[in-house]
Amino acid sequence: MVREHLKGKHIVITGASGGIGAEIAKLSAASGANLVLLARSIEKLEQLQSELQQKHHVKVVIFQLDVSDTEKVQEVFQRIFAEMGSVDILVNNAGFGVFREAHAATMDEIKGMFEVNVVGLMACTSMVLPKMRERRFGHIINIASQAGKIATPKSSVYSATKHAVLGYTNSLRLELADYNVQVTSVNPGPIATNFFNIADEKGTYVKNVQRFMLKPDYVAEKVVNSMLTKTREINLPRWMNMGSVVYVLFPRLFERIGKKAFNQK
Ligand code: NJP
Repeated sequence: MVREHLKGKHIVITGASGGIGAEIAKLSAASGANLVLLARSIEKLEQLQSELQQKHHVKVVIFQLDVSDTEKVQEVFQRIFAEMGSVDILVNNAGFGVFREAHAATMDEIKGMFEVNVVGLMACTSMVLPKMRERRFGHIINIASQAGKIATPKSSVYSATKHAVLGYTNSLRLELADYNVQVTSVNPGPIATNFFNIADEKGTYVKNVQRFMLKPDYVAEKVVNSMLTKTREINLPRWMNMGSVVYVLFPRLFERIGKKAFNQK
């Protein structure tokens, strides 16, 4: 599917070296967008860059970036503006989780998740906001999670980071409402990516949720279809989001009845 309105647009994607970030990059390039791909694994970015340039004849710029290094974020975004002139869409996708009970999580894990999932996302967003507000044009897409709506056992820290992302995203949307800058949160359930190599050491969760795992290209398609539209949230799968709506209404009952469903990790 060619999305004409994305042709020639400048899209920055963090965490583009694999998983849904790489799939978002592929679909964006297929729609004629010029890309900036960011991640720590430079070889994977180089490979994706050459694949997309050859296949779609679009401009693909890559930078090695650990989003938790906020000084480097500033440096890289200055280089992005020098190279591309402007950023139309920022997809804040870089993130990771470690499934562990709160008492067992180390300070390194706690800080690491917050520094990447929350502070890194805010750092990248801060870099594009002034110009988007000035141009009165742009779209910020934050990959959050259903974990940002319902916190389950063994994901206290990860859930806390995604709750933070949703809080930030909702405020941002209101702040930018008069500036024609769109803000979308993406809240998927489990997706079949390398995410679980780190998150789910023992493989228990993957085994338990295998039957309803989302495919990364499916999630990416929903994200790319939302670009430069007024989509507030993308919630996948829909039935899981219904759970979070009921949870808000009847938290005590939901926690009692849903106890078994919550304990999948
Ligand atoms: O995971 P994965 P996903 N600085 O591991 C990058 C959320 N999510 O695609 O740096 C910069 O395949 C990493 O690149 P590299 C999840 O929380 C997932 O599933 O080279 N980049 C890679 O490209 C996350 O926000 C599920 O290692 C960093 C990418 O991030 C987003 O979806 C469910 C980085 C991760 O690719 C993408 O995750 C859900 C850093 N410090 C939300 N650290 C799910 N999979 O089930 C990592 O609700 N990256």
